[in-house]
Amino acid sequence: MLDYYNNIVILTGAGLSAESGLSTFRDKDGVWTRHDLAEVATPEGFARNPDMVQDFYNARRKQVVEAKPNAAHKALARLEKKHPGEVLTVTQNVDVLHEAAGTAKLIHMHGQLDQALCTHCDARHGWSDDITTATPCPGCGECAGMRPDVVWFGEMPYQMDDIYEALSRCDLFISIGTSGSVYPAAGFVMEAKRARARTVELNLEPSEGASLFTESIRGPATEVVPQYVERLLSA
Ligand code: BJW
Repeated sequence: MLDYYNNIVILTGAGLSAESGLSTFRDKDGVWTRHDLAEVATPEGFARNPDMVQDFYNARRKQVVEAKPNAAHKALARLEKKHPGEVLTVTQNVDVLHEAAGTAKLIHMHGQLDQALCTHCDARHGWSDDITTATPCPGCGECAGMRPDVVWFGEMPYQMDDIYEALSRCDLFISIGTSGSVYPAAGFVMEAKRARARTVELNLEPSEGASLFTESIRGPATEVVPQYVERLLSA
């Protein structure tokens, strides 16, 4: 029976989905070694070359649609189901593998690739096909305004108030498979420490903020996450 940690906040990054076949960003062979982030992941890059940015996300959307959740996603869904207190999962990932594994209380702070956003009417629509610069919005009908519903550098991540509220109440903060190099997510560990939470990092390599965590567990997510979840559930 788990009775010590009432409120758990979990932050996940690209390393969680690496073993589902989706590239991370900053590792060797990561997305940013093949693409210039200033060109594909900023509003300015999109304004300069919308077709190229749409192509980049159309290709990634196809990979995301085909990917399957791995043992780590499934273990986190099991934790949410079995834990008697609150579990909030905040993901930086734009894939939808947490949902596919069964996680229900989930925030996609950097958006999700299975949605498109209309820059004319601000409506979001579920999306599995390609988007082009001529794609009309299914809501308002305007053309040339659809973009992937993802958060680029310089844009405000989603549901920040909800995230900070949960961090202010958490007693366990778990960071999994993120390099800790992108803010505001990289600062969540400090928010959790301010709330006097225990902070645990699960990662293949030490992240940029590794020294800030109470405990660090090294290894591939599909091994260390299920082990850690079992440890929590049997505590
Ligand atoms: C494994 C594994 C395995 C591998 N098992 N582990 C100067 C100082 C401070 C901040 C700034 C600054 N200048 C600009 C900023 C702000 C900027 C920022 O942080 N820039 C940094 C580069 C410094 N941030 C922003 O602009 C954000 N907005 C913002 O700040 O708004 C203002 C604001 C202020 C205050 C409060 C709130 C808001 C927006 C950031 C948007 C990021 N967008 C992207 C692209 C999304 C769309 C897409 O997918 O294309 O999000 S960038 C990319 O990085 C993506 C990711 O979500 C994000 C984080 O990457 P992640 O997940 O950590 O992946 P990696 O590759 O970096 O790491 C993988 C890890 O996994 C590694 O550690 C591996 O070891 C590990 N691993 N295999 C376990 N099998």
